[in-house]
Amino acid sequence: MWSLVLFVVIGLLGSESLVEAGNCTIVAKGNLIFPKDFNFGVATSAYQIEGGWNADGKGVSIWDEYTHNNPDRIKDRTNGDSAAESYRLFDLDLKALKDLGVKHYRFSIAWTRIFPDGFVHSKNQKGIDYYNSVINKLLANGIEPMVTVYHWDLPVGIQKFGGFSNSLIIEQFSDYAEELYKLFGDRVKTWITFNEPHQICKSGYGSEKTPPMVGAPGVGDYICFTNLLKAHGAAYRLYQDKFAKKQKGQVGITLDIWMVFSETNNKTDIDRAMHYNLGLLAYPIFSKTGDFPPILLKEIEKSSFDEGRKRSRLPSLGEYWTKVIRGSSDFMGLNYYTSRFIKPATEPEGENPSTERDYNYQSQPDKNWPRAKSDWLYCIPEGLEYLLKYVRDEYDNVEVKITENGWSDDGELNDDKRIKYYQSHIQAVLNAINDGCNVNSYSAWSLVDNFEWNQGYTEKFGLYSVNMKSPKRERIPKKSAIYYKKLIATRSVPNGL
Ligand code: PNW
Repeated sequence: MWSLVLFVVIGLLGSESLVEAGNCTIVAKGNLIFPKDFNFGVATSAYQIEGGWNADGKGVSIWDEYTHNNPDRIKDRTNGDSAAESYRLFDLDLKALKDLGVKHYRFSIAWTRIFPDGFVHSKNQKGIDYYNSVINKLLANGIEPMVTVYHWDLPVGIQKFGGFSNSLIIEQFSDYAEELYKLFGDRVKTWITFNEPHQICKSGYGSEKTPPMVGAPGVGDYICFTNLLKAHGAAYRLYQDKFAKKQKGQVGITLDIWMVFSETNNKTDIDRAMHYNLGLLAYPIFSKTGDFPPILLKEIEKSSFDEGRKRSRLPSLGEYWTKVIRGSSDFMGLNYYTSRFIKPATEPEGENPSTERDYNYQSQPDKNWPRAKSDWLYCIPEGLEYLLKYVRDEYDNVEVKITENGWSDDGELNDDKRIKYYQSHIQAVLNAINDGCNVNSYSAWSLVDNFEWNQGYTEKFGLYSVNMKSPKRERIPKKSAIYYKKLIATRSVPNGL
């Protein structure tokens, strides 16, 4: 039923050729070859692949502490202590990157490897040497480094002061970012300040799902979002003031978003839902006026007063910060994995208060959408095309980079479902480009199987399998790696292998 609805919805939206909606396939529309300036790459993050959690003077991050203190919280009781051992064995990753023929590699820097307690006076030369070597080897092989400054592994030394609960994070983070620009900015030309604010703030502050397990729904999450946006804005301005002229790089942010479809194709619902999920972060940075979307400011203030509070749980950013944050990104990084149908909630959703209750939609997948190993991940490529068109129209066709997109399974080498996922999603990107969307980069998640946070090693996203039983951690290409290599070489979307 939902698939049929989706078909109708898409028809109404004017993308009449998306006829196989809901089946993890998508019809090619327009030019079949990617534009010359479009780049393909792959993505990883430090904690998920590096291992060497205490090697060579590295400090302790909140993920080190959390996995060590709470093994029960990780599905297979594992951690990232050794993971794919990329700290020791980066050359294996380099070989895989070369085999694939990627133009860029998106990876993150472990804050504690360079500044063990998080503050920039505590420099660790061995950590600096490691990232210098990674960057130099990439460049020597014609692969551009795309660096995420923060992918969730906050130093415990910073968490002590409250992490994203405390506005001190603004200077703590921007000091750290400034050091990275100084150390690596002569060679790194694409910076991503934060990966997935929703995951950082909702899981870590609005709930207790991930460290630092603050668990303050509807309050802690909004405080985190606000401080994170300010820290991002400050780090962007610093680059513009001190480095941009000489280093000529780009600084952006990566937002995570599930696209939404409305059962009744109610545009008001789609717009409202998009302001609540994407707009919460995108509107302050990319809209003409800045600050949080007016509808959020209004509705959340009203609920807050109704709850008897003295002030809103989501206050305006104020004149100064609105100005700092507006325009503070040279591109919008998007992690797209999946979509949901939404409809207005009949009963209040979630705890009181909570971001779910503020959002006030029921959200569910279509039962016919193919599901990955991860229980939240359904293959719905139409969502990506639709998202890119939404961003084109809502945010003045800002430059977009897809910084993650991928599929989880048990780790089989014959990973046909992953191939189907990549085929349909990369086609969705090409369709969007053919329809005037300003997207110029795609990073597949992920290069290698890695530590999938609370799911441990039970959900695998890699193009390469990693032999976890061997200290050599051999990388073995899956069928999808061969598919992606062919796609990159032909700059088109092959129909299978
Ligand atoms: C992203 N969800 O996380 C992260 O950037 C990666 O580190 C991670 O490995 C990858 O996607 C795959 O999960 C997410 O529940 C984690 O919706 C969870 C969700 C989305 C993204």
